[in-house]
Amino acid sequence: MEKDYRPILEALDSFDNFIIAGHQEPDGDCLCSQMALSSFLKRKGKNARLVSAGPFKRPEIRSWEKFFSGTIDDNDLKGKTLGIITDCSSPDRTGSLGDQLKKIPLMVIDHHSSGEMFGDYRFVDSDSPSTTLLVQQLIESSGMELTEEEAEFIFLGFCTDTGFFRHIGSGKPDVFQAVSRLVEAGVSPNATHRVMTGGRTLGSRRLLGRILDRSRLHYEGKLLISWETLEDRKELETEDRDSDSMYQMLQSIGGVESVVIVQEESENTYSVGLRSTFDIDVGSIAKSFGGGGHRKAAGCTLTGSRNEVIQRLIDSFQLLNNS
Ligand SMILES: [Mn+2]
Repeated sequence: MEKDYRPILEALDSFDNFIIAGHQEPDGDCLCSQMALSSFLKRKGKNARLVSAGPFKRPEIRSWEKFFSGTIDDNDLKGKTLGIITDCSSPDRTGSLGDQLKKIPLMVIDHHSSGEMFGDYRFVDSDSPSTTLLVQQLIESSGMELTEEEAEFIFLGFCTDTGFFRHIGSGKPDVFQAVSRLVEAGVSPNATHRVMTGGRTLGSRRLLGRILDRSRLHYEGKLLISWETLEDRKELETEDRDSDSMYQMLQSIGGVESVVIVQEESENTYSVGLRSTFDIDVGSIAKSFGGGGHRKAAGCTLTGSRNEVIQRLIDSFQLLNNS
């Protein structure tokens, strides 16, 4: 895949100040893209500021919250400032930061397949398994070497979005070549795996048990839906978001093509995660509810009673009747 990085690198050269944002409820790919870019821009002598609307719920990313500011004030926008938005398919996904970001020129660095054409400079490749790999390409094409820390961020973002290589299909040798350069720069896959999967509480594991218990099959076993409540997290004293291991377990059930987990956020508001193992495009289902994502992993927010929300989700998978 031959790409022309010059317009993006020239744009980066032409600004002095950067505000680097990503989507709300950030994940490892989003935050690591932001942090690797910030490090790169600082090495180029630029001012870079990391912002995120949060919340930092996933355990593997929580310790980075201190590097990010939750708001952008008008003072931050003085001077020649470029906003960079990573891993984000629409400006709304930046959450509370969106209104301030609209005031400055924007660069989008992203790998989502669905989404809006927004931003003054766009570096978007839906074939890339993670946004961090796009950041790697940018840094490498600038002629600078990756630092060890940048390589670690890039690898962690990559492992977040690929489920530690599990979601990568055939025909992607360039991806493994890119990863091999990260290892050359000092990355330890074993250490990254520990950061991503370790340090959980027993309560968080018991929560997975409750979700497993409540799982129900629909459409002759092709769709599996389950849910968790605010009360669960209170009783089990956990705020951890560790749905990835849950999806992995549920997607391993024979015949299941799609998995949906409904998480209560506040009264009558639910964040919904959708995963697909084969052909069903859950990105477009999430989009029909105002959310977004990829063909195989997507999310949206729904309001109503839990039973209503679950029924609407079941109905949105009607296409499983004919598959
Ligand atoms: Mn991503």
